[in-house]
Amino acid sequence: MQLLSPLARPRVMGVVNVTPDSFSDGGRYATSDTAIAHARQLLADGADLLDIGGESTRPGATRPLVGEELDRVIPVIRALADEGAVVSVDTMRAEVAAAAIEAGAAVVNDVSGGLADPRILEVVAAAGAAYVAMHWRAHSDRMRDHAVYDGPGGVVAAVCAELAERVEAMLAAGIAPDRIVLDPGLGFAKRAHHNWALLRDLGALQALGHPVLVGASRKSFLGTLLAGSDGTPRPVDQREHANSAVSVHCARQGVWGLRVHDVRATRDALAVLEELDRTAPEEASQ
Ligand code: PMM
Repeated sequence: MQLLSPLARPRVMGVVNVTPDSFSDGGRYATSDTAIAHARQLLADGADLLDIGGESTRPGATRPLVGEELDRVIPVIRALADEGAVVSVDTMRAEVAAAAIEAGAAVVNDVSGGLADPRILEVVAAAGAAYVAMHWRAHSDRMRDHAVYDGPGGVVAAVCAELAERVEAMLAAGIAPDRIVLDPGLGFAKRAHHNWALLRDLGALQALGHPVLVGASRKSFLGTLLAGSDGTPRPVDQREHANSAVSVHCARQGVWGLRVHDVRATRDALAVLEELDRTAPEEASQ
């Protein structure tokens, strides 16, 4: 699949949360019109694909009804797909995934990796869509209780083993191996040190044989890292420089994609790496 084939740099997935309550940009793009305008700006900033979501996964969040989720995402997906954008739907629900694919989505980004609604795997398989399976243990209202990784190999071994099991389920449902992307699920049933351990050892996840997507943008472990001397976490909208450093690290590890809110900052950071990787004309002629 073209979208999943290797590129010299990671694909940049721009986040469009059509939600009133997302932690990262809650409420700013809650109508179709504001979401579409924002998505167009992300494309102009250099997004390779757009991730449209209608359910906030903020810790402690309650779930929208299926009808609400459909009303939020489908008009936005249809408009952007009609304009030629590569669209991903961020959903855990089979019904929403099916409607999104019908509206033009090419990718289903399921933060539960098929655990929340196993029928989603058949929907993806039947459509031949790409599938992002994120590591997940429980819905947002309970995920804090599941942030325990005390087996051998700690969080990295557990995430790899649990995602490998999910890959088995995807293949059994008929999803082609070359349509599967894996994601360590930073912040989902993970404490800050778990996120850092996963970022340090992305190679372990890549060794499962699928492209890897990383979503660190604006997450609380960056806020904690950058906390003021009184311990107050750095506000959500002031974590971008740290996220750029994470993006550079991920690019150097060869990840397939970066799920980010500030596409421009990410593309700028990647442009520096691309330039550094280019053989300078004077070197080439020596
Ligand atoms: N994080 C969020 C939502 N969806 N999808 C994937 N694949 N990976 C992530 O890390 C991820 C996700 C939560 O962040 P947001 O509220 O900024 O969308």
